[in-house]
Amino acid sequence: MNIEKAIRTKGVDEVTIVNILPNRSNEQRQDIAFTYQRRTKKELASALKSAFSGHRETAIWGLLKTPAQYEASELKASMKGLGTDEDSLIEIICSRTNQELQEINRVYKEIYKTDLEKDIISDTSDDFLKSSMVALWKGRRAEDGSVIDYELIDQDARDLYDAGVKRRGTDVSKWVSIMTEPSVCCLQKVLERYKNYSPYDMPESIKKEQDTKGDSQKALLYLCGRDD
Ligand SMILES: [Ca+2]
Repeated sequence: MNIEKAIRTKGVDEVTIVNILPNRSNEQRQDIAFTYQRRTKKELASALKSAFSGHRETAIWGLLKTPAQYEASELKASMKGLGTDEDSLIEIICSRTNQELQEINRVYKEIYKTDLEKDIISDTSDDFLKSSMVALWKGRRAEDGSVIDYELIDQDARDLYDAGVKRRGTDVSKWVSIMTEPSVCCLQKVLERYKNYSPYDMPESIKKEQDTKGDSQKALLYLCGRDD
């Protein structure tokens, strides 16, 4: 195995390693790591860790992670230290399927020995953001492919309007539940339907409501499939 030889080479044959790993698919890299471990009884990640140092090590280690491990570490990094990098948090959590989130959750617990949900609650200061992230995190969103209930879609569209543009202030928890519970495909239908009730489409409505500014606004727009 070339990687094995490269690590054993005195001073580490960095060129070989750097040439091999980045040019493989994630699956192939997992295979390489598995084979390496079987042959040497050592973990490839830790072998590379001791072979490389600093910046290089981080880059190589990143390549060896599964997508879920990578995202779990991105989430951890987004909440580490002072403040939270809401952008990464929003992006990862809003754009993954329930199944992917469950896998990230499992891996997160394995690596950091704590629940991601607990970390989100303790590290996110914005209430809206907290409740929407946790709602999504719990995997409440319905999966695509379930039966489409047009009456419910119409009801949700009307409720969205009633809870926002129609009234003074915004019923934020109502918005959160309507935007995080239906499947992605149903939510798109709700947003289409919404235009029958509101003079503004949903992204415009979100921007007009005073209760949803900053990160909340960003998260809501993201949920609408708009990233601006
Ligand atoms: Ca309003």
